Amino acid sequence: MRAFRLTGPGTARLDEVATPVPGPGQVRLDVLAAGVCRSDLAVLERVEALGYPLPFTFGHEICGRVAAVGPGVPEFAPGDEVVVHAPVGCGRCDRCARGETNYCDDGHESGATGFGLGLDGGMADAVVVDAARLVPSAGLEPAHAAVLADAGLTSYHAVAGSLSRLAGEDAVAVVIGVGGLGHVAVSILRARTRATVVAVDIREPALELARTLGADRTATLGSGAGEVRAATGGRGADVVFDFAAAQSTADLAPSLLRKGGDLVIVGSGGGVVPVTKPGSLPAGSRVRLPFWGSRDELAEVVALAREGLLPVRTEEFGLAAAPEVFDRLRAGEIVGRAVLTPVR
Ligand code: FEH
Ligand code: ZN
Ligand code: ZN
Repeated sequence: MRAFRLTGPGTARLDEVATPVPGPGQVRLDVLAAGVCRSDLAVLERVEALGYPLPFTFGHEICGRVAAVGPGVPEFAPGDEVVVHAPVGCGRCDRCARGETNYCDDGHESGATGFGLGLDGGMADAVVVDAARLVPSAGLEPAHAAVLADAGLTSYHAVAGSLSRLAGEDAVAVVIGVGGLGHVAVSILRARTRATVVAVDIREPALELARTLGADRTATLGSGAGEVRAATGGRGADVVFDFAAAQSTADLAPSLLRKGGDLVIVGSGGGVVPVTKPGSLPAGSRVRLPFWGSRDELAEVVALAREGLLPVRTEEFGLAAAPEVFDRLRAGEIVGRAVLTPVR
C-alpha cells in the first residue's frame, strides 16, 4: 500500500509499504480521508527535537472504513465508517482510561504524540488503530468527518474550557487565524454560544469564509483592535482564541482582551506573550493552552456535525499530491482544511 512517510528531518516521501495487519483489539481501516495540519509542517522540520521514532506515516486527522478487525473487536465490522481519536498516551493512567490521552501524564512508550505524530497515521491507503479510539461517522461525508478529528476536536476543546466566559448576553469572542482550525472554531462558537464573533486574519479569502460561517465582524491584524473596541463598546473581548500564535498575533491578542477575560493560545506558532504584573494582560486574565481533545469530546463533535451544526470548508487532493499540498499549506494558499482522499 502507499504511505506518505516522514523518513528524516525535512524529508517526506510517498513509499510503498506492507499493508498492516490488525492485532488483538485493533482494526484496519481503508483510509477515506486524512486532513493536512499546520502541525505536520512543524513536525516535518522539527522531528529531531520531537524525538519521534522514524520512519512513520503522517496523518493525525483520519476518517476510514473498517476493512478488517483483529481478535476481540465485536463492536465494529467491515464496512463501518469511523473517525479516529488519534492522541496517544501511556494507556494505563486515569486520564488515558477516561479517553483524555491528550493530557496523559506519562506519554506513549515510543515518545509519539499520536497516530500520524510518531505512530503510523492516515496519509496512506490503510492504517491500523485501536478499536477503542473509533467514533462512528456513517452519514457524514468522509472529508468533513476527518476534519472533525483534529481541527474540529481541538477547536471544540478550546471553546469548551472558556464557555463560562461566553455565557453573558453581550459576550464577544475573537478568533485570530481563520485557517484549518480557526474556521471550524467559528462554526463551533456559532453552535455552542450566543457570543458575537470577531474573526481576524491577514487573508481576505479566510475572512470571507469566516463571514460565510457566521462571524459577525471581520478584521485584519491592523484593524482588529478597532473592530473589537467597536464590538465591545471599548471593554474588550471576553475570550480571544489565537489559532496562529505567531509573534504578530501574540503581540495583538492581550490588547483585545477584556478584564477577567481568557486568552486561549491554540496555535503552535511559538509567539511569546509576557505574563507579568503590571503587563500587557488585563487584570483577571486567564491564559489557557489547550491541546487537542478527549475521545468523549470527539463523539460530541461528531454529534454536532450530524445535526448539521458544524459546516467546514475542505479542499480535497489525491494522496500522491501530499508534497504539493504541504507546500501550498506552507505558502498560505489553502482556505479551510486540505484533505487527502487516498481512494481517489
Ligand atoms: C500536534 C502535535 C503538536 C502540536 C499540536 C498538534 C495538533 O495539530 C494536534 O491537534
Ligand atoms: Zn493537527
Ligand atoms: Zn496515560
